[in-house]
Amino acid sequence: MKTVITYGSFDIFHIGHLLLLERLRSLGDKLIVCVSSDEFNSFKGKRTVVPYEQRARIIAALKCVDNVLPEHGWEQKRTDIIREGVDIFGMGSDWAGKFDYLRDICEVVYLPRTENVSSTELKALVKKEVKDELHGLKHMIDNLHAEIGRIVR
Ligand code: C2G
Repeated sequence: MKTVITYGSFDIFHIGHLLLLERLRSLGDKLIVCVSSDEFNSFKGKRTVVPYEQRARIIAALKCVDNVLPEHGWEQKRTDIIREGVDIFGMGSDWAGKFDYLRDICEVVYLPRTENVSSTELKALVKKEVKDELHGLKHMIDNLHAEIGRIVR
């Protein structure tokens, strides 16, 4: 029985997260995902929009995930790995090298990050949509004002 573990915020869940979790699960028989608490995300300087309970529940619902635990800080990985009997610790390649210190207690793998998708990019896309909508509405209001000006003259 090979156990795999990973850590992350998983805010605004997207295909990059899913592909990573599915690939990690395929490395073993059990995948544990430690989801960053809201407090830890603030500590990381990461503004998340989806609260921890919802992020954890979405991850727990995935076929490729066997157990979800909270991540409260940077330091808990070693304890988690020993307590859960983890064989493989895995992260996306944007973390390459950052967790090599765990190699004395488990295998450490970094899988290629999925390009062109991130929670930040998705948030920016939504912001741009809203901005374009508002611009369109302002244009309509300006036209209406001009039309009213013509009628009351
Ligand atoms: N990821 C990916 N492809 C993307 C986006 C993210 O493979 N397009 C991976 C990241 O490399 C990470 C995981 O998905 O392994 C979760 O990403 P985040 O939610 O951004 O995690 P992060 O906030 O970086 O927290 O202790 C580790 C930290 O908790 C990691």
